[in-house]
Amino acid sequence: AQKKPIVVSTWDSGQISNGAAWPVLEKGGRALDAVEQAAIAVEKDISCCIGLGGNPDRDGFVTLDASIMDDKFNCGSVAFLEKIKHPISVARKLMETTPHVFLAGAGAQQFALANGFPLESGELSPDAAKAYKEWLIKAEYKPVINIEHQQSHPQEKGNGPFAPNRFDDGSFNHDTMGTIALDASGNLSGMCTTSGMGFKLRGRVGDSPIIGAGLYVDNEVGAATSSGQGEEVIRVCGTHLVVEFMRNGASPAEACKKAIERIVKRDPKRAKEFQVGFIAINKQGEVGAYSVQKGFNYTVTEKGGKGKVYDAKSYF
Ligand code: SD4
Repeated sequence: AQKKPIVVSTWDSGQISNGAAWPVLEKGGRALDAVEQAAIAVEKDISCCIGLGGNPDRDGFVTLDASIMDDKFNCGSVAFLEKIKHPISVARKLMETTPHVFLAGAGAQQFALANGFPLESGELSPDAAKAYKEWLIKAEYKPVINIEHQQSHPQEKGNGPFAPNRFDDGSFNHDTMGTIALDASGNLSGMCTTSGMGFKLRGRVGDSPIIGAGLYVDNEVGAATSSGQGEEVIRVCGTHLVVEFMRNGASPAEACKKAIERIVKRDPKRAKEFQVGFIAINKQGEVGAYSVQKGFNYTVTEKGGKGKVYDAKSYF
C-alpha cells in the first residue's frame, strides 16, 4: 500500500515548506500545487535566505535559481533571475504556458514581468548586506561545508562572514530548499529553489534549476532533490541518478547513498571539502536521504500533519 499523502523537504526549515504544502495535500490537492506552496513559503520571507533575502554574488547582486516538475515529466526552470520574489511561480508559468522548460537571466526576468510578477528593488536584506560587507574584506570564494548550519549559528567559531539568517518565526534557514511530495491520488511532484552559493561569480548557476541535477521526478518510480555544492551534483546528474537507482530496485535511502558514493568516488580527498545531500521518495511513499558530510537533515510530514526532522546518514 502507498503511504500517502506525504511531503519531504531538505533541512529543518522544511517545517516551513512542509507546513505550507500539507494543507494542499490533506485536502486531496495535487502534489504540484503543494510543492509550489512549499517554495512560496520560503521565498517570501525576505529576512531570509532562499529568495531575495539571500546572500548576493561577488558583485553584490542576489540571483535566484528554481525548478519545478510534475507527474508527467512537465518541468520548468529559471536561472540567474534577478529582482523577482517568487522564481518558483515563474518556473511553473513557463512550464504551463510555453513550449520551453528553461529561461535564464534577463530573458527570465522579462518573461516574469510580462506575466505580472512585480519587479522588486534589488536591495540586499540587512543580514545579507552585512555578510557581503564582511566578505568584501577578503573577497575569496570558498564554499563552506554546511554553510546552511553556519548561517544559522554565526556565533560559532570560524564561521566567517555569513548572514545569521533566520526565518521570521526564528527557525533556521538555508539558501536552498527542495521539496518532493506524493499526493492522495498517488502522483509525485517536486521543486527546488535557491539564491545559490553566496559570493558566487556573477552569472553562476548551480544544480537547483537543472532538471536531473537538483530535481527529478518520474511518476512511475520516485522523486529526488538536492542541497549542497551544486557543481558536484551537476557532474553526476545527481537526482536523475537517484531516481534511476530506485528504478533498478534500490530503496530511496539506498539510492541516495549510492549517488553520494558516486560523487565521492571521483576524488575522495576533495570530497572532504564539500557537502552534498539528497532526499528521495518512491512511489510507495518511502523516504530516504544521504549526504557527504554530517549535518544534513530533512523534514517529513505525513498523516497528522506534524513535520518531523531527521538527521541524514552521511559518508564521512
Ligand atoms: C547551489 N545547491 O546553488 C545550491 C546551494 C545549496 O544550500 O544547496 N545551498 O549550488
